[in-house]
Amino acid sequence: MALLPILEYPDARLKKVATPVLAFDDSLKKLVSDMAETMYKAPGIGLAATQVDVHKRVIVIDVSQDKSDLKVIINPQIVAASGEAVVEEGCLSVPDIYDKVRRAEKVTLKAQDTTGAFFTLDADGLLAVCIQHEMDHLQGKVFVEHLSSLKQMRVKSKLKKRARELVTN
Ligand code: GNR
Ligand code: NI
Repeated sequence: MALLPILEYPDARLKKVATPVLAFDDSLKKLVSDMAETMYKAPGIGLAATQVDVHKRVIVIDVSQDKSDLKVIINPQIVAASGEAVVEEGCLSVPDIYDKVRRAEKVTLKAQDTTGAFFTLDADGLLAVCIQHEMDHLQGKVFVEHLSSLKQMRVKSKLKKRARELVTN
């Protein structure tokens, strides 16, 4: 078990596109276990491998209240999406920035588990939002890129200001 450092926007490595997992081996199981530990510690409800600088299609999610429902999602494919939901999102890679993003309300996912077995997952509510947020990370996209360019400029200047204050203080 190990905590992994989380990349912060606008780090260029967050823009990398993840590649499919081909080997369902012990190193994959270790990555998943370290990602889950890192997500719970943060704390967050989801984490994509991209955020820990591993550019493979691996996601962990737990939207339960008591951290009792870890979902491990490898090589996800959305096979159906419907409806619209606007939910306020945050991201461990964009600390303390929250804004509303429009997503599909429901998604059906085909994915693999750590053994390589395929499963289908029907999601709505926060789980559906989180799945779409994490799948964006795997494509090199952070939620702020869904916002207007004015809002993106504000986010960047806010993060720069904070970085300056960290140096000064
Ligand atoms: O912890 C997280 N909370 C969250 C809230 C609303 C929509 C998406 C998320 S995901 C985020 C963790 C994270 O950054 N995952 O990539
Ligand atoms: Ni995120």
